[in-house]
Amino acid sequence: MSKQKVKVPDSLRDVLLEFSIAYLLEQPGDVIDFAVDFFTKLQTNRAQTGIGIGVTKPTTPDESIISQDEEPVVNRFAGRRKSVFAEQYDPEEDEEEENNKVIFPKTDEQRSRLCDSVKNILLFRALDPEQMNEILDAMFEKKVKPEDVIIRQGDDGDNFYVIESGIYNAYVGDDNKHVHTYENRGSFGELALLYNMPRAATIKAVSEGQLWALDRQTFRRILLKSAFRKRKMYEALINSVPMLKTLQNYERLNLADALIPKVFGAGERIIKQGDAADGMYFIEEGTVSIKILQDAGEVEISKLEKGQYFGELALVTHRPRAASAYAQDNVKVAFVDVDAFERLLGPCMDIMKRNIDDYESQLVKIFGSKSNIADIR
Ligand code: 1OR
Ligand code: 1OR
Repeated sequence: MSKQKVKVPDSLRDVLLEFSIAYLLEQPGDVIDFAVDFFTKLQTNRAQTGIGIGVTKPTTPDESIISQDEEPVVNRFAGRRKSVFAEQYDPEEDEEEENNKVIFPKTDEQRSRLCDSVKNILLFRALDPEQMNEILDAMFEKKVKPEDVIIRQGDDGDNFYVIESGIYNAYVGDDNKHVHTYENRGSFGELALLYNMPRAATIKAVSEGQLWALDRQTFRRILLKSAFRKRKMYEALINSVPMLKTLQNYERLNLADALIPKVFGAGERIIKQGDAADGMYFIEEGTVSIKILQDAGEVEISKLEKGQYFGELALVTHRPRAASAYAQDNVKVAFVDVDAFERLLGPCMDIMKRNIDDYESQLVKIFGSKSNIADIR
């Protein structure tokens, strides 16, 4: 029997690979339904942007995975046009490096400083304790002096950095535009490692400082899957909340890292009027009933649904909760704690304040007088 060689087109291989990765990451259950949805999105995306969800041309190992995108790398995280949530990764890389655990021994004092520094790192939120320990083992100290360049835009990514102390500026573009300042907290250097692309910004120390670094292999082996899954999971929610459109792509990704999923059954109270505020909520599924305590008991003042949010008022005004919130049916929400709220939702503050002004006019409509308004603010 004569053997005929069939050439597998690169585009077929890439599309199928991307489909398989998306399926494995999301584990949606029904493969056919998922395939229909996936390929429909791919087609729509191509019609709108001229490129597929991720892959339309083969990449070499040295080539940036997202280099098929015509935009400069930096703009991908600054603009708002395209999805930056659904990127590629190679799950096989996980297995290859499973046995190469990196351990930098630490004194108790070092470990305690390190634990303090990583407490609020959003990317680490999705990790279980075992993964967290592996990361802590692999991190190593790096002292820096003023003017030290820790990351240079365009370089390959080597490490991810967590700040223990010091002030650092981020600069972008040929004109080194100052885009961000880190002060004694936070982390940087995740993008090049997550998306396998050149460094998107330059990071320079302004003061003396102390950093904790994590090598690229350990970062990718442990964090890639959880970070991608979480970012993917919250893509739809973040895109469905009009207020969040004010955020830049880079800020939206950070928000996805910060969101904490919570569920409530019918009738369950989510927020109690008068309590101190610990965060705010975005509704993913279900209906939330907002009630205010009146002399005759609780009165429903509003019903909120998917894409809407609540619990922001007390955070903006620094007052106790102005109303109670109840799950009317099964409700799924994404919670942002105060810390992440202050760090990430600054750009939405004007919109939130405008909506709060609306509460006041609604209040007048509902109760026919302004007598209760002082209580809201
Ligand atoms: P990296 O691995 O690309 C540079 O190395 C790091 O700078 C990057 O990861 C981020 O951790 C950090 N856009 C892109 N990267 C930023 C930005 C940023 N700010 C800090 N980094 N923008 C500023 C958003 C407030 C958008 C600029 C157009
Ligand atoms: P919070 O942190 O005070 C209760 O916790 C939340 O209910 C509040 O944030 C808002 O997100 C949400 N007045 C006060 N809070 C309201 C109102 C409201 N609607 C929603 N919330 N209204 C004025 C009437 C008394 C709205 C009427 C439509």
